[in-house]
Amino acid sequence: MRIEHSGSANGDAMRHKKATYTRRQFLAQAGGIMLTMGWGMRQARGQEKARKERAASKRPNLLVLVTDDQRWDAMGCMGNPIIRTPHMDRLAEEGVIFVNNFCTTSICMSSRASIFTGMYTRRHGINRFDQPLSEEHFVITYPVLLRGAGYRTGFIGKWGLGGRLPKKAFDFFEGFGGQGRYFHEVNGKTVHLTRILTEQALEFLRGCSRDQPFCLSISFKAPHVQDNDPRQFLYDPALEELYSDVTIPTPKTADPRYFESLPEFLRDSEGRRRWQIRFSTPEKYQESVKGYYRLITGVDLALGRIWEALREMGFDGNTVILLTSDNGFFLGEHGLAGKWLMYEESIRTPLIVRDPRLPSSRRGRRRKEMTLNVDLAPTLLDLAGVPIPSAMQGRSLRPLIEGKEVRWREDWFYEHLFEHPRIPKSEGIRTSRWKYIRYVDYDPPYEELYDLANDPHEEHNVIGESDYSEVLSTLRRRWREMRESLK
Ligand SMILES: [Ca+2]
Repeated sequence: MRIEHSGSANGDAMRHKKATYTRRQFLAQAGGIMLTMGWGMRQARGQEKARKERAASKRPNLLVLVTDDQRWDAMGCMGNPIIRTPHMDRLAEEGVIFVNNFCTTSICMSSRASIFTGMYTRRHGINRFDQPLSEEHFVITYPVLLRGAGYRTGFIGKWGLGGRLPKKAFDFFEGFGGQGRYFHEVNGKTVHLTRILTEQALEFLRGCSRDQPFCLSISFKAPHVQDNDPRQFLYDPALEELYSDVTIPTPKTADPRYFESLPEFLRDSEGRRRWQIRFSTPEKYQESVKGYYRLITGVDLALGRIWEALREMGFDGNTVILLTSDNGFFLGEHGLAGKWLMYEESIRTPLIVRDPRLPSSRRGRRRKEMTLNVDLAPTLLDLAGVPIPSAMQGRSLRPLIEGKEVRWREDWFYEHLFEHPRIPKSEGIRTSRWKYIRYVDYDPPYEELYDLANDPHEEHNVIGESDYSEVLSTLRRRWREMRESLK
């Protein structure tokens, strides 16, 4: 069913609120009984206000920053010696960085639907750009649930899903449909989109108070390319000089022999077409990667400005900041560009969570557990003390953020179900050591197997080697099980 975002989504959010927040109703009823027992109206109101304030002060504000196509290593704190991301680095120093974070599907709309709903694509069903979430799924997105729980909610930037923009489902909505544009005329000046989103974030924060927790989701367009523009990486001209005096090394698997070893359907794929535009000469490679880095530094500056505003407004001590991206990005590895495929560059993404309430001993940690885009919605709800719907398939990261040792997932399912004539569909299983890739549209299916512990750049497909037959049969069985169980 296509959702009527304006009225009905809101109505359902209200119904959900009614169903979930029975404790609040109980307290309201208890207040009524107290009145009949002779308590003064003013006294009861005062107590209710104090209770609300206590409850509000315990619930953190949530600031959710989602970049577009930022790979995991495009940050200083992940060991990149060239890119400048001082605020992201500081976020990691003062928070927790998840160094093995992944998207379960490497394309904007499907991954964003997973971020909102905590569900895999085979459950939320979003694999087209023009497709909105069903109403059933929309009402359990984290912003709708948080609003139902009393949060003031805001959305800024690329909405990323099809259908009408859900303006009325948020208290503050400055989202845009489609891919957006990087440059806009504002008061006679050309302004970069990242700066505009920053100003909108400050506007949202100015409307917040300490009496009501907030959840602000900012969905940057950067560092996504401007599709169909030959310049591709349209950064803020103020950052033009950045990286101008460095030469960015080419990745190991950019050597043509890696591309030549790919099957024909990958050599002819969309990723190769875009590689021609971005990386096919040393000059294009330098210009493209520097443009990509400049776009990310632009987001880093936005983070710095918004963080400064949180401090100025007194929200910093009770605001959890979460930074992630919807999917990764090839910078010429395997002779490819874009994302979509299950190779590491495409599926591995940044994730940093800074919770200012953590004791200093718990900060600056690097968690190695495999975490996923579907974990974010459950995490945000858990931080806010809101029940996690059973339909969500991810898991709250709260114990990991708090430094606890818990049993964690040992493998996970990847899927790319987007229909495109030049992008093959794929599924697979990723464990901490192994990766099994299966291109599902081919008969027989084309399969790849990598031993990541000994082959982190995925240079040697060992699928046909007898030494690995036991591992392969285990991974095939997990793939078969999970493609059914995750529906
Ligand atoms: Ca994306």
